[in-house]
Amino acid sequence: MELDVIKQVDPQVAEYIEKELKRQQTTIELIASENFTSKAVMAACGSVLTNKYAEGKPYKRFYNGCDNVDVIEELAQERAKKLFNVGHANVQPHSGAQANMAVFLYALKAGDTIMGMDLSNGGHLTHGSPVNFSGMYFNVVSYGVDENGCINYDEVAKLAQQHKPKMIICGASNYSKIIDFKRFREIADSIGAYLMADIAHIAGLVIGGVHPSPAGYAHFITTTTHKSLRGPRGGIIMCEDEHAAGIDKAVFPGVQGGPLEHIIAGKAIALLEASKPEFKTYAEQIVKNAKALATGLIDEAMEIVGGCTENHLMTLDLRKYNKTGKDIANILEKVGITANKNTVPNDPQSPFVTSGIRLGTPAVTTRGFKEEDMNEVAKIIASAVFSSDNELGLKNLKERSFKLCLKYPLY
Ligand code: DSN
Repeated sequence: MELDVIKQVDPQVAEYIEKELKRQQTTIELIASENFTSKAVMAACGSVLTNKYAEGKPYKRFYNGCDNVDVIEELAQERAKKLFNVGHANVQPHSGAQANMAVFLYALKAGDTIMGMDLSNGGHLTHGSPVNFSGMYFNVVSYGVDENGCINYDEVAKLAQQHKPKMIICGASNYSKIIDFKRFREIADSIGAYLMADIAHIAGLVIGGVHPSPAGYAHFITTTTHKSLRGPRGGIIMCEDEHAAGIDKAVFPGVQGGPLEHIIAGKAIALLEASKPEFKTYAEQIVKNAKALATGLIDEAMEIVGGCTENHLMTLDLRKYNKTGKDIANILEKVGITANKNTVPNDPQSPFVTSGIRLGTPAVTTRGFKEEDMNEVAKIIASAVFSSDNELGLKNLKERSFKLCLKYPLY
């Protein structure tokens, strides 16, 4: 229906939206940060709310005509507060990066020391990478993972004592183990630092009760809404009441202008969906599927960073086979599997090449994949890695991927 409307105005854009729909329907999505949001969320994001300017907060706006968006934004805030058990939620950040930027603006001054996980060990750009604002305006101390792919909390505590950061950041983009928020808070308290938990990847797992919550431990919690939470693309910041006014000011007018009320409506709907019992089952299945995929890959003689997963993702370590992440990501695309190249700890390759492939299960779990399907996916991946120069073999693997997609229709 919407596509017909677009077709009449702009057939070129319509053609590629249609092709993208087909791509999503016919390939196995293993990018750990992607998901398939509901039609209701997408409808809200494509609604008349896109027409409205609403700078400010609900009921305290700089523009008139905000009665309806006030209620919608308040609904999103209240749902986020209840689901994550926090005192305050700002649902306006356009992305996770902007959520993090706003927390930095509120809690830090340029030149302050921050401590976060190193990007090549699984951290995020905004946790202190030198090519990001966080690495340009702050003095960065990074922690990594040990040979088992785990955070060494004693090492983090030692670094904290040594460098006395003003803020410690926990949370990651590529970490397959449970994060000990309590321990992080103890470390932060030992030096009087703020603790920021960036739960962009695991927000859905936290809501579903399959990962501990940072609530009560972190001074600031940031998240995206489109990963395991399965909402529209966007961000949220949560904190206790004492920081609420400062955080709100840091978002607007600090780092953003007008909020995207159509996206905020999508966030409200996604948060309502996440409050249902089915979402808990979904979160549990994400983890079961990830464990099944890891086991399946290990059974096929593949190596996983840290040897197992405790959440929704894992990284294939390709060093043993003399393959690069870049090559294997392209091979996987040929067989109908989408994943991204990723560095492994102490990667000898550059971030553009890498020795790893990150694999995640939130999106396929939304489609309905179960453990036995993940086992088949593991076999397809292993065969693709080991027979990457056999065109006929790759064609057969693509057919097997397609069969799985047909078993679980999307949209
Ligand atoms: N780009 C996201 C991811 O893939 O994890 C992080 O922002």
